[in-house]
Amino acid sequence: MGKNRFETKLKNENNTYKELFLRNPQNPILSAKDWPYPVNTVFNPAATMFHGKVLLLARVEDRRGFSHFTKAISDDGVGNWQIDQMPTLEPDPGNYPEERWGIEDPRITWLAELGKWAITYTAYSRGGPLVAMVLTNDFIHFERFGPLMPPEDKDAALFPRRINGKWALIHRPITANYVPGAHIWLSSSEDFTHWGDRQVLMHARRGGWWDGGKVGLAAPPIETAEGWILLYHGVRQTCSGSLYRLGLALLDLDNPMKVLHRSDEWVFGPTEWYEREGDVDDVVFPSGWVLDDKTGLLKMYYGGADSCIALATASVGDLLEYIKRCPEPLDEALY
Ligand code: BMA
Repeated sequence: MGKNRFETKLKNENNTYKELFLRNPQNPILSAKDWPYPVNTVFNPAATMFHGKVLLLARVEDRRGFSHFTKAISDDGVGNWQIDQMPTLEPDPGNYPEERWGIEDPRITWLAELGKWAITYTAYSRGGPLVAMVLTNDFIHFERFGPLMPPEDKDAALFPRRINGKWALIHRPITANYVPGAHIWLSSSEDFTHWGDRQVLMHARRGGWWDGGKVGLAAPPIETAEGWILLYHGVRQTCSGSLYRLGLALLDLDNPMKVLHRSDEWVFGPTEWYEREGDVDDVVFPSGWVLDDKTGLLKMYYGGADSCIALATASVGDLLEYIKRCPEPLDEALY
């Protein structure tokens, strides 16, 4: 508390300010030209470790405008991607009508208790986008749960373990016609079917803030001894469109409804050509990251301008140190 915004920043050994995330020089690491079949774009991937390798589940948009998911696996998480020759998980509107206009923006959480990965994603229904889920233990076969949340709702991920006996889901409903703003919510369930305990976890700020108007979960929360690291995107509406950047928050380990710290400033935003120009300009949109427990290094995978996949790395220790220097969140009315 009481620190000004320059004091929150980390410094390098030579006393210059440190960037928390470093872009990979090979960026963009994946795009439509790498795909084994014709597609419009490849972006916003989920990520997990799978048999010691990095597995990305990319959102792939076809030339109708509908999205599906295709997996790509790499030893080092940077190059030599083995990409499925055909879509890995396609919308199934015959059985799941909410997937009529595609499935988008997956997030993966490993659920050790079940020995399965949960993939939460946006199903694009005629009534608007909603949150749906599948479980898998091999990324070949998928057990569909259908919708978890009604429209309009997106940007969802499960926590990796039950908290106080229940599964907890971060998601982002929108209430269009009332107080404007799209806020991050938390709900819980014992069976993935019946959801309750719904509460707003973090509000979008207002006015001139970089995240004034809209916030949503980016990659799934990461558990540390000091709390859950929450990476989120914030949207600013400008004359030339929406500007997507990233912020950090720290949630209490035993009660993730409690936001301990929230960054005032954004920590990553579109600056490179593949982030600034594409189907949707000025967007960085991570939906997955993997942590190497031995080195403490995080690989964050993100969509650039809704057109490609890029990689940036960060030290989890740096993220924690930075976020702990950030203020406790203000009362919403003060934003
Ligand atoms: C959001 C989502 C993302 C997309 C972003 C920017 O609403 O639909 O898939 O990357 O907009 O277009």
